[in-house]
Order: sequence, then structure tokens, then C-alpha cells
Amino acid sequence: MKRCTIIGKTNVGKTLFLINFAEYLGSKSLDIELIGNEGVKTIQKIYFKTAISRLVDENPYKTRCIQAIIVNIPMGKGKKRIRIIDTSGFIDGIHPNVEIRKGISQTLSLIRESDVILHIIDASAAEHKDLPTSMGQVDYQIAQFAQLKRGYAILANKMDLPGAEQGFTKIKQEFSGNVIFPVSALFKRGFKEVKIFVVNNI
Ligand SMILES: Nc1nc2c(ncn2[C@@H]2O[C@H](COP(=O)(O)OP(=O)(O)OP(=O)(O)O)[C@@H](O)[C@H]2O)c(=O)[nH]1
Ligand SMILES: [Mg+2]
Repeated sequence: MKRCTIIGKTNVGKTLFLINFAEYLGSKSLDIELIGNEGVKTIQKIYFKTAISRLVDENPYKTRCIQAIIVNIPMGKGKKRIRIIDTSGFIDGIHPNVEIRKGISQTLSLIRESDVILHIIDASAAEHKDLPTSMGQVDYQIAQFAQLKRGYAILANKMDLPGAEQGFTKIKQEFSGNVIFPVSALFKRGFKEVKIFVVNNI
């Protein structure tokens, strides 16, 4: 099965994007596969509202392991099953918590094995320097590493917030030459373009 992996710094909206994008693609509920650092899998069925209240958080480092869901993506007259994978957030530098470090190294190996990489950047924080979600060294490193793939795109998220338009302009300058979509994971904006990109790369 083809894989689409969502990566980015902590708190940029990866998990909210996963949940709302799955709903946009027509899923009725989520069968979330949780894969721990030791490779142990558990599957939980969750409805969208519960998923958002349980898995999305305003504090950083909410997602500590890989979370995957299988969705049927409409393609032409039929549908194709793909696995969409949500990951632990990257940070600049080395995190003191071993669990978080393991999650990050799990993410790096996933990038290599994925067909589509959606790299989320918080557009509303892109012009700031000191927020946990501000664009940082690690975003440039991810882009260097992941842009070797055909299916690599940057999602400039939180476009509904003040300052996001300026942030989006900055992201376009810094990452010129890459595919970049402005989105709002919260309001499901820009999802049609992302869907077309995913379909064209699987
Ligand atoms: N206004 C707005 N808020 C958003 C958007 N996307 C995410 N958020 C908020 O940003 C915060 C972090 O969202 P998460 O989805 O938990 O972020 P994450 O990247 O999965 O974070 P970690 O799992 O901690 O790495 C939550 O409070 C979300 O409600 C968006 O498009 N607009
Ligand atoms: Mg998360």
C-alpha cells in the first residue's frame, strides 16, 4: 500500500491535518493504528470529534509515536487505499527526552520509505524567531532530505491566523523551487489541491 507521511516541527498542526483530511476524503470514523517506539501496534476506532479532543493539543510534543490511518482516496471512477502517517514533531537541536528522540528517529526512517511527504510549516509563526513552531534549522534540513522525492510538498498551515499571509510569502522565498500549498487544517482550506497532489504521486 502507498504511504503518505506528514512531518514537521512540533505543534504546527500535523495531527489536526491528518484527522480533518481523512474526514475530507470521506472517512466516517478513524481506525487509528498506534505504533510505539518498540514497534508494537494497537488499533483504535475513534470518531472525528473524539479524535480531535484526544490527539490534538495546544501544547507541543502531543504525538509521541507514529499514528497511521488507512483512507480510501477517490481516484477517477474508483478509490485507492493509502496509509497516511502522522509523526512526532521535529525540534531544532537534540531533545533531552529519550522517548521524543526515538519518535524523531522513527520519523526519519519513514521519510525514506514514503511515496508522498507532506511537510507542514506554521505560516502564522514563520516570521517569528522564538516560538516552538517558528520555522527553524530543522525545516531546512527536512526540505534538503525530503525534496529528493517526487512526492514532496510543503503545506503552509494556519492560514486562518493573523500574520499567516506574510509568513506564506516568506516560506515561498525560503523554499522556492518546491511545491507549496497554503492550507488551514482547522477550517479544511486548501485540501482540494493537496488531494490532487497526493493522487498524482501515488
Ligand atoms: N488556527 C489554527 N490552529 C491550528 C491549525 N492547525 C492546528 N492548529 C492548532 O495547533 C495546535 C497543535 O495542533 P496539533 O495537530 O496537535 O499539532 P502537531 O503538529 O500534531 O503537534 P505535536 O504532535 O505536538 O508535534 C492545536 O491547538 C491545534 O488546534 C490551523 O489550521 N489553524
Ligand atoms: Mg501531533
